[in-house]
Amino acid sequence: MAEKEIKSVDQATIEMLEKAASDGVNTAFDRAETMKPCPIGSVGSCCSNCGQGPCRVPLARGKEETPEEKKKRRGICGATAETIAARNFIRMIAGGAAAHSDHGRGVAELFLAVAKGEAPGYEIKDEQKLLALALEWGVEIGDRTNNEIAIDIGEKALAEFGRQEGELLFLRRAPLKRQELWRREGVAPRGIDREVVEIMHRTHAGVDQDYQNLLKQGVRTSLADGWGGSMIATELQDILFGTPAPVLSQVNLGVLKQDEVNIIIHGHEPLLSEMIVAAAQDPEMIEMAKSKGAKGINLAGICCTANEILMRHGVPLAGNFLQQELALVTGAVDAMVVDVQCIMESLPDIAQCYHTKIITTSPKAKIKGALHIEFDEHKAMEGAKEVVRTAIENFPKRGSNVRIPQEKHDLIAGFSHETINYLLGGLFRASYRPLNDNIINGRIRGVAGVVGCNNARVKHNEGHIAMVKELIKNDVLVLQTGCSAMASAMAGLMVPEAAKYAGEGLASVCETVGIPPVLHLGACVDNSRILMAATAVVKDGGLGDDISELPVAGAAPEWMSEKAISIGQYFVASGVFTVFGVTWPTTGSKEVTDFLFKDMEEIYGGMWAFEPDPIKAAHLMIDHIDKKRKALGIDKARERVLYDMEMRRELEAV
Ligand code: XCC
Ligand code: SF4
Repeated sequence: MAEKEIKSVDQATIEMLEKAASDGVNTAFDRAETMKPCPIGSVGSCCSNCGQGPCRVPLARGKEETPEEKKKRRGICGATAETIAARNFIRMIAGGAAAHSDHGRGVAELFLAVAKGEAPGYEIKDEQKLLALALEWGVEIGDRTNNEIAIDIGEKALAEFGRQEGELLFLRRAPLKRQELWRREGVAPRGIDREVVEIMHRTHAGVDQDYQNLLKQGVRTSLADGWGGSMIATELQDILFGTPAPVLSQVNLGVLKQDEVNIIIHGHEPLLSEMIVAAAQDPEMIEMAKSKGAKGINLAGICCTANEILMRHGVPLAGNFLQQELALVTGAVDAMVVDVQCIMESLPDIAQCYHTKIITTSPKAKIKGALHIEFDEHKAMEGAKEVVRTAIENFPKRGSNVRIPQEKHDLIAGFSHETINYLLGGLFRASYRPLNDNIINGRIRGVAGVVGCNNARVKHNEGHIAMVKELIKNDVLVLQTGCSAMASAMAGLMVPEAAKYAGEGLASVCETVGIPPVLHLGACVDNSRILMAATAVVKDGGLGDDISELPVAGAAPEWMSEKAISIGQYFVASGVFTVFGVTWPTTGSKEVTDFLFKDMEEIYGGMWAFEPDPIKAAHLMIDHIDKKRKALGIDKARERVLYDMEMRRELEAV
């Protein structure tokens, strides 16, 4: 028999995969082996948008096609491979933008309920940010109470989803040049819901059949995500739950505890999990846990809910997307509470092999076999306590088939855009000036956003860690969110000591400021923080007057979600070079792929790329960063810095 393939770079994951095998549990890792991706669908050449299909229009492999043959390669309705690939691509954007934005809407609704005093247990935590947003949106402050101001803000935020004309309010945050470009190109989004609906309309059989025009609507919708739904989610969550500040915590399955009630919170929206954090600290709950023989209540997170409560409360991370099933395999999880997005339907089945209770909480996301305790914002604390109680009552049922891996690593999280501003600006004035100066003088070569998921088609976490290490080694400061951030944290890249992996220039800045070379900015909706940081850098001056001029790049080396495509597209449309790994969903059409990879640069100053090798992808990013440095005329400064360091080393060696 061939040697078994190693499926993760993470020891805890490997150990739990072995346990899963011996427990007879089937995981995503196994399923990825038995089910290979459809070769036609995976390149965007399969259309199932009507009942005459699915129509498959793949290019015959290894064959030059005559124009006559190409003309015949169509769906029943006449749709070409270009139209089909573009339609499929922007439907992914619609799915992703809808997910982020519906999350944003949920936050806005809770925000409004809190302001009106209809959601007991919640309160506005960040007054400063509330007032700043009031100023930005022209909401009267005067001597009104926070709640009065918040009602106006909540209503304005909610109106963004159903807006029919004009432009989203947050577009005005972007550099002026970028706003003008969006208007000129006709891609400034009107309302969030409207853009998503328009994709669904235009991709219906027989509507928009011009791939460039389809992709344009994809751009507009993605901007409604990044500068709309996601940004609303981040901003209102910060005002409600507090803007993150640096916090020390831990990551990986080793954060589960043998002698405590383990509750895992999994999904994306922090609305309920914020309350569960509070409920788990309630003395009455802790007493109850003790009465059942536990030493206490241990909360941990999976996926982006984890990132949310890590950023604001320091709750440890149990793992990223591909570890959700493995958390159950430890046998030590008393309850796993899920809300929306990235939740595997296999969880209740796996839970049956152990004692774990899977609890769904959103009316939008039920799973057969799970216990449903619906979240009601008007009685959030009651719901949260019910969840915690269910977990506690389940603790005595934990069997003997328990194994918690040793692996866990420290990390520092909590780098909101405001925190970065403050840390870099030092004591007297929050500002991005020192960051800009260090980019200009070349100690920091550039900044990269490395984000996105795990994907069972590639070795778990390998791409993230390899790419991030390569970037920091080359003096690129790395900003992260989502499952990608967790991967780096597991590899020990999110502590100040990780400066040892960084190039000398970046390491010297990290040591001076006291930050890790890899910064955790939060959940996937918090990619909006990266947009804000990039804009702040532009506004601070000295690095051009648009995001597209900055020495920056983005990547999602292990993407799988439609949300990742939406995120990538709004980064590209904001002027950022963005490279994805694993697979590329439009390769079935050369025209569509070329348009995304090349023509978009001419229009938006940012473009897509596909490179499954994370080291090569890192170098595409570094090359792009160097190209931008050269255009800004700051490439020489960097050579000088490196030369100085070389001399210093030589002197030290003497
Ligand atoms: Fe989901 Fe957000 Fe992807 Fe992780 S990174 S697999 S989307 S949890 Ni967003
Ligand atoms: Fe086929 Fe056209 Fe129907 Fe798609 S919309 S399934 S290409 S007939």
